[in-house]
Amino acid sequence: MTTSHTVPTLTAAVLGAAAAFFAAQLTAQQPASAAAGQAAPPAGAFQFRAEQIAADFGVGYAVTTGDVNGDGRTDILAINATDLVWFQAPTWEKRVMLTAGATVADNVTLAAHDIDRDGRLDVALGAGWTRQNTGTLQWVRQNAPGATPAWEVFPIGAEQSLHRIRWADVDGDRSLELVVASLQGKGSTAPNWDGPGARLLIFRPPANPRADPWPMEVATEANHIQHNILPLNLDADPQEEVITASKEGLHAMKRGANGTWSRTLIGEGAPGEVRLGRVGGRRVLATVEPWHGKSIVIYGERPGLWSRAVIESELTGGHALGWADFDGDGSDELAAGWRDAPKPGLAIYAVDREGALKSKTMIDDGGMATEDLAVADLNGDKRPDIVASGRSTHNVKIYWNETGKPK
Ligand SMILES: [Ca+2]
Ligand SMILES: [Ca+2]
Ligand SMILES: [Ca+2]
Ligand SMILES: [Ca+2]
Repeated sequence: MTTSHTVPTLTAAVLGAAAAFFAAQLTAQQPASAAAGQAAPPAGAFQFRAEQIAADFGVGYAVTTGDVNGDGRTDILAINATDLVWFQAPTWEKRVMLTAGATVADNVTLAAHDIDRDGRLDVALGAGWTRQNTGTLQWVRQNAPGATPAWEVFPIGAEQSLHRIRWADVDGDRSLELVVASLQGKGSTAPNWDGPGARLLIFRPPANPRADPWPMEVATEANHIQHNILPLNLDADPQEEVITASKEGLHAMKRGANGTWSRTLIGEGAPGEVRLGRVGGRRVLATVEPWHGKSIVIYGERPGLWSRAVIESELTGGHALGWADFDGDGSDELAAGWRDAPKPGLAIYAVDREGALKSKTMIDDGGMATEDLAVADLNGDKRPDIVASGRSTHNVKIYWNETGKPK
């Protein structure tokens, strides 16, 4: 199903800006975009066209993008409780990589990478969710075209409460390690999950990742409700740091040359999601606070503790974030999704470099119980698009970015 609509805007200033935008379209007096040569509308005039590519997908725990078949087009990868699938560009036909029985349900997190360096994209996959002691970690190899099976599972390890994985070069050797975050410490209990901390683990792909064990190290076990992580190179050296979002705040985890890790607080709060953007040349982190919470917070980079500004405080179950320059003005805007009743949704927030809110534009009002989202240019028109996966709505949608596109 494809629907087209002009999204509503929320402030008088934005309404004025939108009117100015349409007037500009009528007179074709459009300013040149610094980024893509497209018309750059005023802030707030974001326009997206929704296309639902899956309607009965179950709980769409996670979604990401990558060129699965090596044809140069960006595809979509997604997981539900039992299946790992990809949606093939440009028709978005669903192709099943793994189905029930291949992993311990539920699948919960994935991260694509050519793990065995054979030129074909593979997938690291975390599963065993909802069963506190059965968090499992595996990788799914894309075998040669025509081979049976097409996709093959190889175990990596196990960690109770395993919740998020990301690829990052944490030691600066120009190959990626797999960063694994558990949500809750072993032996901690609801509702506050105090007591033992949640572990942050690093798994290093061995020479033969199909047969050799993956060396593992513990980066920290100091965090509680460690709901998400973000690789980010904070400083001048080649290695990436890992930002953790937990009940204790935003921490930068840095691996020392001797393999020991330092843990530095860079943001005071209780974040549960974290993503990096750049606004007015400044690096900014967006978070949902607390985890599954109602607020969105923007942290701006500066020495010591980053600045902190709350831009939203009325979400119901905030759960997914992504930054991109949706209007081509050289600064990123934030896509944010929430998943709970009474009305889940997805919106674009524009902020200034101090983190002050400029506009909020609804992109989906009730039709996406956003569990996860990813941002990528899915049709090669230089405009970043959004793909989101739903929890109670059981759907997967692409939101085609038509901001500034002539009608
Ligand atoms: Ca491969
Ligand atoms: Ca590395
Ligand atoms: Ca922008
Ligand atoms: Ca696009």
